[in-house]
Amino acid sequence: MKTSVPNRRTSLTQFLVEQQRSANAIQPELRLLIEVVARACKAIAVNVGKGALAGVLGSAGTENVQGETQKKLDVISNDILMEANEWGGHLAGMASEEMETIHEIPNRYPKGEYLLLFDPLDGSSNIDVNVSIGTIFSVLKAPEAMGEVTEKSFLLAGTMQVAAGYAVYGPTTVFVLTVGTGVHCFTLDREMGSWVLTQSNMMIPEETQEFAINMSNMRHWEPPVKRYIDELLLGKTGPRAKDFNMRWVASMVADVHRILTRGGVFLYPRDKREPDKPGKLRLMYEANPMSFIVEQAGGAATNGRQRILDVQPSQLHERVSVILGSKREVELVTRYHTETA
Ligand code: AHM
Ligand code: MG
Repeated sequence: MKTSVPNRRTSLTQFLVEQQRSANAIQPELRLLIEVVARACKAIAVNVGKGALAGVLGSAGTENVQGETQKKLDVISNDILMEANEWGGHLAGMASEEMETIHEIPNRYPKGEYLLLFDPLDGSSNIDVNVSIGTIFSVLKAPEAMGEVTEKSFLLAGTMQVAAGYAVYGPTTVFVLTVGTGVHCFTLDREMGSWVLTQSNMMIPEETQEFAINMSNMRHWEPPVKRYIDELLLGKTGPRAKDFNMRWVASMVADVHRILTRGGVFLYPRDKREPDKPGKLRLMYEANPMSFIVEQAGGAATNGRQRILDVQPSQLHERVSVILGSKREVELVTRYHTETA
């Protein structure tokens, strides 16, 4: 009797082993690191999924280093990622949007050569209203001959990332990853508890008719951004000669995931509200990993003046203006900035 073999599925573990073997794209320690992060994202997904049933919604009653009120899930997610990654021997240190200073690996554990940075729960304002949220992470290789890990050890440009990814806790839970060989999406099989490869080599279309920006900040924008959005809003009768649609989830993970799936451009530009802050989003935890992913998917990412991955950070919690997504649109906004300058 013939038995039917279920369709062969590629798990995250298998994918990573293949990346190590055939593409030689990752070292065994990096493979372990990514698996541990992905496992932590599963644990975060379980907590997110329980919501009010587990009492994880609402404010934690504390503030992070940037003066933002922390939600319970911000703190829970941070703890999950910290605990999961501390003991494996693959890290030299960690840094998080939710922690003021870097976290060194305690002496009781062996130390590795990688630095892990994360935004444990991105889209915090959406937690209590049951809208997609996520986790973003970035992996750097610690500089050789690095002695003690300090904040300075983390201040490397985004081009130095060896891996980056994000999870979206939405209708389905997905884990999107790059190790520099394209962008690959895994969907969480909730019954099996495993990540299954569901899309290889995601590519962002060069052209788009969709943009994402928080329009309520319009009066604060700088002229190049105002000019760009004004032109999009004129639609078919304007200089772009086509109608544009707008989407803004207010969770960067969800907005970027939509752009990876069907194209678009995302902007969180610097504005005049706080002139000394170059934007809202954080370079090391949000902009760099997302820019690495977007570039790997054929898109582009700039701060209006320069490629984000080339920005040399001077502070761990540094903020940056972000314009990313379909290449043509990013190039156009960037050109408007250069012309104005
Ligand atoms: P968070 O990391 O504290 O959640 O903040 C980052 C989020 C992004 O996910 C999103 O693009 C942006 O903040 C939304 O900002 P706004 O509420 O100003 O629209
Ligand atoms: Mg965030």
